[in-house]
Amino acid sequence: TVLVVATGNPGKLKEMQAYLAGLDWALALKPDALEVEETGATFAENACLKASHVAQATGEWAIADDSGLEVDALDGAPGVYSARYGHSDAERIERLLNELGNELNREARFVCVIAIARPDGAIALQAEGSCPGRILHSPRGTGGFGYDPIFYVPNQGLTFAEMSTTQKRTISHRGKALQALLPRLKSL
Ligand code: ITT
Repeated sequence: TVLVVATGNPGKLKEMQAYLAGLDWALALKPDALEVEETGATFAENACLKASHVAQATGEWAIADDSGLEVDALDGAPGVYSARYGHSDAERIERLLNELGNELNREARFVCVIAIARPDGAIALQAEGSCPGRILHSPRGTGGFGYDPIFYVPNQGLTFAEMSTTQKRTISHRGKALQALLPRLKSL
């Protein structure tokens, strides 16, 4: 069966493909199908919106990811607005570091909700994952995407951008959400 990966974000796509490879699903990319406004107030709402929309537009099963970074000292911002915080990764990182300034509380977490919709748009499955960490004062590392260079995971002693793809997958919000979803995906 075909499963359309409903994302326009190449960084996410790469991580999702690595996870879903080797399953009994034929992964398909239909970048044009993802023209839906993310009007939801939560990651779950937006993940379901995207999955349903792409499933209905293509008539195939669809999987979508809505994710973002919640910073405690910014009352959870940028949160669901993480993608809309700037026009490029560099701009988003700069804005976040400016807003945080010399704030001592650097606690943050990445959150991800993955939703899978049936061809008629009904949500079949959803799962959430999160990963706690701290916002550094300046970027470190060249891997990953988005806010990875400023997201430091204390018990690994590395930022997401300094980790190998396998290492990030094991502990990340997206990895955990997909891990929770995988056994249920097999039994659909
Ligand atoms: P799609 O909706 O097309 O999937 P998007 O980038 O617009 O792509 P979101 O609305 O879910 O997706 O925004 C998530 C943003 O949060 C993303 O653009 C990154 O800036 C950030 N983000 C999410 N997961 C991340 C990760 O693993 N590492 C770094 N930044 C991440």
